[in-house]
Amino acid sequence: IEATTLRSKSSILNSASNSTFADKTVADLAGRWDDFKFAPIRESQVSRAMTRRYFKDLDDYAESDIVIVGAGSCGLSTAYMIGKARPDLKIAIIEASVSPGGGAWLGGQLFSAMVMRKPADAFLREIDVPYEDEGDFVVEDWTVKHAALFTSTILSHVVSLPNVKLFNATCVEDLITRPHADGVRIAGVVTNWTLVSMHHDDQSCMDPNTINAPVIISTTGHDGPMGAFCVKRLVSMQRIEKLGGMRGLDMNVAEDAIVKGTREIVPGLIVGGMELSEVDGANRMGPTFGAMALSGVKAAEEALKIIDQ
Ligand code: AHZ
Repeated sequence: IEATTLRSKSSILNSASNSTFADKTVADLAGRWDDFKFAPIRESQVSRAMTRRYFKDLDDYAESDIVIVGAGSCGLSTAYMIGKARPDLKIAIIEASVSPGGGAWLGGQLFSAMVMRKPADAFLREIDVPYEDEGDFVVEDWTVKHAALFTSTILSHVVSLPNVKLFNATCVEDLITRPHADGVRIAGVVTNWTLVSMHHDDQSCMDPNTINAPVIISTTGHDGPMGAFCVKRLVSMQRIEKLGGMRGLDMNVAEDAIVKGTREIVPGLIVGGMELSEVDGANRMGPTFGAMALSGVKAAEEALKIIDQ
């Protein structure tokens, strides 16, 4: 219904809309390039088409049910699980980079295949990503042909959900807090366009925007130029004493620890994925992504417990 409505709206807007432009198939276009022409447009229509939707989304999602910070493999898995299970919840994903996906566009180093250890193969079946069974390996690996296949598939599921909005090129700069019996609870995020965030040292008066939500899920990855944002902020606001510091690589120990440890760290703030390693002093796992997917499944479960209590 929506697609039909969109099509008929564009037909009304387009004064020249008739059989010349309407509802062609690609096969109709092929081989007819001599008299080819796009439907006419006024530049302002393009501007309005983008800005109207974006500002409506900013307005709608200023009060969200859940904010997910970081759209890497863990954040996207979390968004998929909640967004699909609970169409009644409004979920905003804030991603600092222009391109969502975090470190999951390659399997590790500059190699394309992505490894997920059992039982995370269940997640691949859930989102319908084909994989190759490595069978007799000592550790049973399930290999996705290209990490981009996992990331593009989950991304397309997530951005298609009607109750999820991805704000990319947008950085979480701070946390909104409220007094709470345990100190403070987290009640939202402070955002800015990432290019603005990057220029706070040489430009003044670029005040941020805000999103209120009862549950924030932080999946900003391990410490680095961008990562571990929310947990580092918890330390600087003296809400947790110090970071545990991510430990060295141990695939066997690391993946279990990240999935099991995914939880509400302070009231209102759940931490998942590799950001958690900075809180708990957990090992890293390097290029195996099963823990990111299943940490997302657990983060979703923890979030719904808070929402439904
Ligand atoms: O751009 C970041 C990335 O896309 C985003 N991000 C970071 N800080 C942000 C902020 N506001 C908004 N302040 C922010 N977005 O968070 C995303 C994190 O994705 P990631 O892929 O780095 O983290 P992940 O925990 O989803 O996956 C970790 C993948 C790793 S790292 C690792 C190892 O080092 O051993 N092994 C695996 C599987």
